Amino acid sequence: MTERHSGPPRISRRIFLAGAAATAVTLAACSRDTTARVSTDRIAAAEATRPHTGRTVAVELSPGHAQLDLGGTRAATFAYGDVLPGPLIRANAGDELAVTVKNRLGHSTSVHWHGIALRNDMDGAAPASPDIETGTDFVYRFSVPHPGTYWAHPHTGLDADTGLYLPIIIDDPAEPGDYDAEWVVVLDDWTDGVGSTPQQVYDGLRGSSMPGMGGMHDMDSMPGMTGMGSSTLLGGDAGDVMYPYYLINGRIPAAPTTFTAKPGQRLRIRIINAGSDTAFRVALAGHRMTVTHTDGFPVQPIDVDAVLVGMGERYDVIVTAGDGVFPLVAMAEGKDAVARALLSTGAGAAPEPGFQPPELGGVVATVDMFTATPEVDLGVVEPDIALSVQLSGAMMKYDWKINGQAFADTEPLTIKEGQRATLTFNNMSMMWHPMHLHGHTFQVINRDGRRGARKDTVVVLPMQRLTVDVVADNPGEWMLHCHNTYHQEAGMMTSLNYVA
Ligand SMILES: [Cu+2]
Repeated sequence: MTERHSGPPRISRRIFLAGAAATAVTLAACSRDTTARVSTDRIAAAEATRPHTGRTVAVELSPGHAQLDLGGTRAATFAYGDVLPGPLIRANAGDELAVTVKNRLGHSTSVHWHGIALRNDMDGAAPASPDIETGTDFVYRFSVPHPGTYWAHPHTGLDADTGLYLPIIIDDPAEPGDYDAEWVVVLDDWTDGVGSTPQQVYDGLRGSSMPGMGGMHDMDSMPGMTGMGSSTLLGGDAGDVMYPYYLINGRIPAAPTTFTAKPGQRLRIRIINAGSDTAFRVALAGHRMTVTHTDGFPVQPIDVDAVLVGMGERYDVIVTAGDGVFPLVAMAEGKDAVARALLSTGAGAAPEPGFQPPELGGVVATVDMFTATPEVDLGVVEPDIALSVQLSGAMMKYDWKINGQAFADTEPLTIKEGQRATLTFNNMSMMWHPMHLHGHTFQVINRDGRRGARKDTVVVLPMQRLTVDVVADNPGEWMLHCHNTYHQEAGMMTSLNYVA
């Protein structure tokens, strides 16, 4: 594993706590106030404003070595136990989660609670929260303010492209729950333990830029890096890595999981893309779907045939189940391969594993089609500050950057608590990027100026600008990065820091 993105110097939790007060004072005195750590008082004050039910949901996770069965194919990898995805974590909005992580990986890890507007010092991303050294335990303790579909994964090196991921569902006890059954669908692109390791994939991508180190021609002969195609939905190049397998709920298409329901039932399907380099186009054969939420937050419902889900994004859809056996197919965009699971409500046989239902070629939901529901719209307010994020880089050099710099040389963006900001992504590259901001759910402004969906991860197309509204209501130091694991590792990451 490369150590480059494992965050700041490894310091033990004990030393970090003991040194926290002194660190804040020292850094506040620095001329470069972008590095001033937000005080624990302000983090605690923000935590106090969140809803609290008084209930705590306790969970234990043991990240470690695992031999996973992907459906007749075994993979030696890292996972949260023997299961893929890792165990579902479920709580009500306002509950406290107390997650004990026992790190048995043999190297440092972290657990990032993707999409949850939680207290900064429990975010699971350095430097706001320290990495967990191997052989030690750490308890993440935080309240979960908003209902929705979330997930968790490490924020350390390339471990995001292993079996270390799990779904999180935060329920709203007041929600009408206008559905009969719920199906959690986690998508992934898979190589670890069956093809190249993530480190080999990364070295191959980076090596292509170094004279004498191989280059693009050799990449064609490397398993896992050939046959790349383009996507009209993504404006060109769809991805950098051809994976040996694409998975739904930990299974290859030839050995799919089956979800059983009754004909006529309304199913809520919560789709999570846990992949590293793959956008999926998802359709349920023989069905239309009504998109109701993205990244946990409700949108004005739209009926579509399929939905495009970038890495880190979530979409919730409602379908009315037909009678029979139907493949839920996640086509790896631009990669001519599929992942799948089956919906079974009656008699019937599943089509062959590579089957692509016609719905994939129908109306495909993309982010610009959506509008937040009025109750989660951030409202039109004159912004206090305009933040700008330029995305650059190219496949050949594999030099992905933000505002001209690669992490950790990127200059953090700064904001003051209480401010309203516009954050404009200006993509100067020929590649799309799923941009993710920790600790906040921004509101997309669609290209026609219409107010869009509330999101924490948004697809920014090649050579396009995209603006989102941000409310600075969660003090801390928040990572802002591309959710392509390899782009992130190459440096497409910065932070949004609250300053006094
Ligand atoms: Cu990217």
